Amino acid sequence: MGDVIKVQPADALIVVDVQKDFCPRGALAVENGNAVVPVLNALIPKFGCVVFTRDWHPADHCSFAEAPRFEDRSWPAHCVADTPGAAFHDDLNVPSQALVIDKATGPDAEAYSGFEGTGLAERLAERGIARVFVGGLATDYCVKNTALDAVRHGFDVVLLLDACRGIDIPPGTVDAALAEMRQQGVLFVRAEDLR
Ligand code: VGL
Ligand code: ZN
Repeated sequence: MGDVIKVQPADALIVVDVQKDFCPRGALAVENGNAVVPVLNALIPKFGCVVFTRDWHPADHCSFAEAPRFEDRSWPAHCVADTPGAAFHDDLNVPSQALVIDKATGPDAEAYSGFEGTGLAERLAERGIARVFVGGLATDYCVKNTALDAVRHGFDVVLLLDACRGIDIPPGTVDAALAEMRQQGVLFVRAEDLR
């Protein structure tokens, strides 16, 4: 067990892309992606400020390919706005007062970070947030980029290790993402360490 961390009023939880298409049987399924749901559900009530990001693409998004190669960041069509695959996992508890942030909503721009083109940094600053805890899908893409952008925006950033899962294509991508986050000052904790 790591050091105990007490959740404070200036903390926010950012739940990244826990959508059906990133869970088993989804269009861009992350292995065991659904495993993050109970871990996050247990944490959500501890936070006064909870943000849920969604990958929210148009049907002709530039990242979609007929023969996706993954490692070149071309993907099967996924998380098309207002389709069932873009919906949150059925078991995810999304409080009515939660902030929902949609990203990569235009055809021509990719955005792996919840901060990219969304005004999220300003929204958090308005609420007096100084530290963010990040979990969700996928560790090596949207979780990583959201965490690193949070660092760039001056937030203290904590990664919830057991509340995220990665795509890991090619293998080693998740480990590289973790190393990069750590190098940029992201703290790693497990959900059980939070009080
Ligand atoms: C993601 C690949 C493509 C993610 C989104 O949420 O990590 N990955 N679009
Ligand atoms: Zn996407």
